[in-house]
Amino acid sequence: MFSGLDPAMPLFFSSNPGERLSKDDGKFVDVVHTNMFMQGHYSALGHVDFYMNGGMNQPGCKGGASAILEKVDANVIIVSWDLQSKLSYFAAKRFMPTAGKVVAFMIDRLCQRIGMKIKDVHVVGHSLGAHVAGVAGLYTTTGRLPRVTGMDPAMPLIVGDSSYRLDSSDAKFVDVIHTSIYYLGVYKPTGHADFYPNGGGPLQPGCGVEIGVCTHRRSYRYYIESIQNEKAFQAVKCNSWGDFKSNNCSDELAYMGEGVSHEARGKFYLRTATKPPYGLGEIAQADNSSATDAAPTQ
Ligand SMILES: [Ca+2]
Repeated sequence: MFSGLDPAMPLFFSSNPGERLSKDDGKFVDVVHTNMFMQGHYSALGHVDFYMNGGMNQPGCKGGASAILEKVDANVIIVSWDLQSKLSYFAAKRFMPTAGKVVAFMIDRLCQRIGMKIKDVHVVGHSLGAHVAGVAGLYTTTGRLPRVTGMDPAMPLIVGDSSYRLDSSDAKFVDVIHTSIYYLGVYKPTGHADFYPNGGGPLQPGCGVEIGVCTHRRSYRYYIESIQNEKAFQAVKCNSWGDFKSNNCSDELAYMGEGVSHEARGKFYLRTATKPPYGLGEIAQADNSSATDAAPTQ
């Protein structure tokens, strides 16, 4: 076994294995990158999830990774860009495309060097990290990513060119969870399937009076719970939150989060509880739940 801690970038990216740490240097080589890119290990790749933080060091990365690993035999790679993202939101936004391209580069490298299959890759990101995930999908050259998930993609300053914001062109299937559409998150549908728990905002139930941070972070809390219980968040396809509240929706259902059908298309609405477990299960039961009273009105 040989471990490398935070290898220097110029050597790490050398194409010559003799000039940098590589898997040829030991029977098992694991590498921990703390200042730029990834924590993870090179072995038995089968199913890979990348977790991006959204400009801050967030517990959602660790929680999501733990939830995945408790359930499946997977490799979870947490992408950290703390050096850049901790400076400011503006600095993080400027660096965001680069972070996405580095993730794409890494995905291609893992596929080419150690046989990772592109069909097994799922890239997940929160806030600005959702756009990093989108850029990663767009710039991966080995093949099209099967799935990218955006958890409350950041809205501020994210406009214009779709190359640098999450949209449905970034993977075969893009699902998005919107939780703070009037604060930090994007309101418009941005994926193939867009989920608006409790209407997507203004505040998620149980968050109280705040400026949107709790509400913004609910997106990954819901997602983590969906890993533990894929049927926790059943949603119904609907044109608007108003139509949902009036029971004026289609009869098309989909589960929000980990267990979503890749065939799901459109906008989906649901309610949640005010505290964990947030999922109300089947939509019919949710409509009869007392938790519905806690949902915000618009
Ligand atoms: Ca895009």
